[in-house]
Amino acid sequence: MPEKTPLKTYATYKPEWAPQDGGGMAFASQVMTGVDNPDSPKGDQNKVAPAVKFSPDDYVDGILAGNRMILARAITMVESNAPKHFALSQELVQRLLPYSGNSVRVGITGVPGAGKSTFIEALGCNLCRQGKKVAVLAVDPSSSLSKGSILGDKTRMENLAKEANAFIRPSPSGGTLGGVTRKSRETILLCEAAGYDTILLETVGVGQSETAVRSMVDFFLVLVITGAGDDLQGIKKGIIELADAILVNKADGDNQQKAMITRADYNQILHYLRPATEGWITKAYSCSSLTGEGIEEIWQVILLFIDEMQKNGQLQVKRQQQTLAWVIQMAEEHIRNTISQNPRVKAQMTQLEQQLLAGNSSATLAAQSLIAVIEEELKK
Ligand SMILES: Nc1nc2c(ncn2[C@@H]2O[C@H](COP(=O)(O)OP(=O)(O)OP(=O)(O)O)[C@@H](O)[C@H]2O)c(=O)[nH]1
Ligand SMILES: [Mg+2]
Repeated sequence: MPEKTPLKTYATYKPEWAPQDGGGMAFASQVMTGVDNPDSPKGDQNKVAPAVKFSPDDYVDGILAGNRMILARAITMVESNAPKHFALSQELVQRLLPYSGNSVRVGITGVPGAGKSTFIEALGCNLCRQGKKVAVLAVDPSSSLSKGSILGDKTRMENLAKEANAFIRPSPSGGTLGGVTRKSRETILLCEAAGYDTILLETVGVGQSETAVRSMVDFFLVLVITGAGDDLQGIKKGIIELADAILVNKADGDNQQKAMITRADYNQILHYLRPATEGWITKAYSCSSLTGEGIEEIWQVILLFIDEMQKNGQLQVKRQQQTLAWVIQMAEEHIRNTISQNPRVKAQMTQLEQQLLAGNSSATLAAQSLIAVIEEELKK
C-alpha cells in the first residue's frame, strides 16, 4: 500500500492545481474541523462540514454591497418552499424594498427557438460593455412539471456568464404559476437592491407565463421569426396585444429580406391593434442576435419608452398598479387554497359530485349548498 500523505490542516496549504507563482493566501485552502452529524448512526465518525450561517444583517449588507454569492443565496431562500426560509426571505424583501425599483425591467417572450436566449446574451453583453449591471432571470412555470429548468439548460449564455457585471438565474422550479410569479418578483427586488440596473426576464411563448411576466415588467418585447409561409407563426394575437415592441429576430444572411417583409407585415397588423401601453405606439423592428445588428437600436427604443413613461408619470402608475394587482392575486390565491383544503368543504365537494353525476341536483343548488358550507367555515 502506498504511504498515506498526512492531511494538511494549516491555512496556507496550497492545492496542487495552484499556479507556481500563485500569490500567498489566494490559493490556500483550509480544512475545517467537522461537526457531528446528528443523523448518523456512527456518531462522531461521520463529521459534516458546518454550513456557514448568515444573519439577516449579513444578507442585507451583502446584497447592498453587490455580493453575488450572498445574492444567490438570498434568491435560493426566496425560491424555497420551506416555511423557515419563507420568514427570512420576507424579512429580506421588506428590508431591501427601499433600495429596489431603480432598474429597467424588460420581459422577453417568443416561440421556442425564436432566439430569446441568444438575443438576451447579445443585448446583455452589449449593456455590460456600456458599464450596465444586467440581471437575467427566466420565468418558466412549465419547468416545474418537468423538474428542470428548460430555459436554463438549453442555452447557457456562456459569453454573458463571463461578464463580471452580469447575473444569470434560471427559472425557479416547483409550485404554481402564482408561486413562480411571487418568487420572480421578489428576485427582481433583490437584484435591484444589489445594484442591477437592467433586469431581463425570459419566458417561454406558451401558456400563461407571458401574462405573468407582463405584469412584472416595464417593457414587454415579443421576439418573432420569419415563418414558413404562415403569417403569425403560431404567435397568438393575445400575445401581440401585450407587446411594447415586436422584434423580428434572425434578420441575417439569406433571411434578411424575408425578415424585412415580416417586419412590415407586423407593422400593418399592429396598426389595427390597441397599444399595450397608453401613450406608446407599438412597432415592429428587426435584428440579428448573431451579428448584433439592430440590438442597439431596440435598446434605444426601450430607453425612449422608459424616458417618455417617466416624464408622463405612467411608469410609476404602472408599477403601482402591478404591485396592487400582485397583492390582490396573492390574497386570492391564499383564500382559494384555504377553502379548497378545508375538510368540510372537501367532503361537501365529494358529496355534490356524486349527486350531480347521479342527476340528483341542479348546478345552481349544488353551488348554493357549497357556498353555504364555505360561509359557515369562514365565520369560524
Ligand atoms: N441565424 C440566426 N440564428 C439565431 C439568431 N438568434 C438565435 N439563433 C439560433 O436559433 C436557435 C435557438 O436560439 P435560442 O436563443 O436558444 O432560442 P430561444 O427562443 O431561447 O429558445 P427556447 O429557450 O427553447 O424557447 C439557436 O440555434 C441560435 O443559434 C439570429 O439572430 N440569427
Ligand atoms: Mg431560451
